[in-house]
Amino acid sequence: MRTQVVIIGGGPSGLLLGQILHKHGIDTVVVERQTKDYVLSRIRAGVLERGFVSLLEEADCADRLHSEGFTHDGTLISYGEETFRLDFKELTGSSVTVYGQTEVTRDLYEARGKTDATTLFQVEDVEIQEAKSQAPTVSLTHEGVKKTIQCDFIAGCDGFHGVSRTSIPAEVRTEYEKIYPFGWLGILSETPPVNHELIYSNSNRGFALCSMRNNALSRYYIQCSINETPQDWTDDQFWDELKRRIPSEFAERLVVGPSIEKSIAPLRSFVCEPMQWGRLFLCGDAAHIVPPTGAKGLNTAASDVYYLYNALLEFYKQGSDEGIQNYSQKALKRVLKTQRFSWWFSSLMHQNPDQSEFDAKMQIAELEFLRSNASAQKAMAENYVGLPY
Ligand code: RFL
Ligand code: PHB
Repeated sequence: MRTQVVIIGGGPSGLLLGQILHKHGIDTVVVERQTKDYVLSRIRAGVLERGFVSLLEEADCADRLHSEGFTHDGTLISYGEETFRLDFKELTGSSVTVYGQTEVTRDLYEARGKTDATTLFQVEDVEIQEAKSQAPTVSLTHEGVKKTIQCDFIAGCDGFHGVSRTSIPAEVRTEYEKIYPFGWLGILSETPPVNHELIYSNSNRGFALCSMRNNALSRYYIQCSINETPQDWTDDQFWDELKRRIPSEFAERLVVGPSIEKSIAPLRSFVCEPMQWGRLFLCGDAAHIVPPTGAKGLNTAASDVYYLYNALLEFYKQGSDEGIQNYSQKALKRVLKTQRFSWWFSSLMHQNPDQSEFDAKMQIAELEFLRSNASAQKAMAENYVGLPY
């Protein structure tokens, strides 16, 4: 089998890259370890930056997002009983879109299904060979048969636990990491959202977030210990704890119901440098992880896709390899700014078990500064709606 670009991983980054390359006449094969149903059952991101929406438009995959997604012009931030609104629209002229990652992925699979591009599911033993040469290959087992795909380039879009990153030799790779001593317990429930905009809440019992997927589907998170499991929490315990962590005006009108999904995500900041090795390029969670507080994971994956597809277009359409030589440098510049924002917002909003009373005072002082200072609000809003590519 031969193609121009092998994309390892059929999550949102791999599919978005595949769709945009397809539009430009570049042939791709996507190889995915799981089944499509499994990929579509993962509940993850919910907030999309304007840049992500533009990429979906470019891929001709934004129709449903435009009809079913919600434009959010601001968000609420609370601490104790204090609440203030960050008005993205007024501060930056931009908004974000609330539309689930699951739906983005579904739309991208649907679009790919209408093309003649190959997608192989449930692949095993994926290995990358000769990435430093001009003729790399990807070998794998599919339906019990060993296959080798010859290609020009490999896009490693296989998430944090994929094979792509670790195919870059250890002596070439530097990994930077911060593990936070807490996680997020999240539930999805078929109840109306407590507010029409998100609420990020710093409470002395721990962080809480009120989010949504649509008018009848809510997504809520509470900070939990990394040693807990979802089974440790009944729905009633979750709702009670959430109510204690948000201002009473919202707690009083929170509509509760049975959870239809419950999971715990650990919080981690992680960056791999470089994001390329020869003709292998890392995109999305394969190269970096952010704690979810700033809603940046999927959005940063999208900016990687932007830099990579432009580099590949330069190569195929203009015969220049400048873009592909500079991919890692360009992508990392934005990745690190997004890491900074996610780390800052996470540190501001959570109760760290190791924090001193002084640290707690400083958190509240910073929130008060943010509440009352237009420049601080503008800086935060610019990051939240998405830095330019
Ligand atoms: P994914 O989604 O992990 O997809 C990688 C795919 O690669 C496959 N794979 C392999 N395929 C072939 N061979 C192998 N050896 C393979 N190994 C793995 C996997 O099966 C999978 O299908 O990575 P991708 O595409 O880079 O996308 C990244 C996003 O999923 C992630 O950054 C976001 O979900 C993070 N995130 C959020 N991001 C946002 O931008 N906004 C948000 O509001 C937001 N909320 C969140 C989040 C992540 C969360 N969790 C669960 C960590 C909320 C949560 C709770
Ligand atoms: C979500 O809706 O899943 C969500 C929203 C905002 C975040 C993280 C997750 O910061």
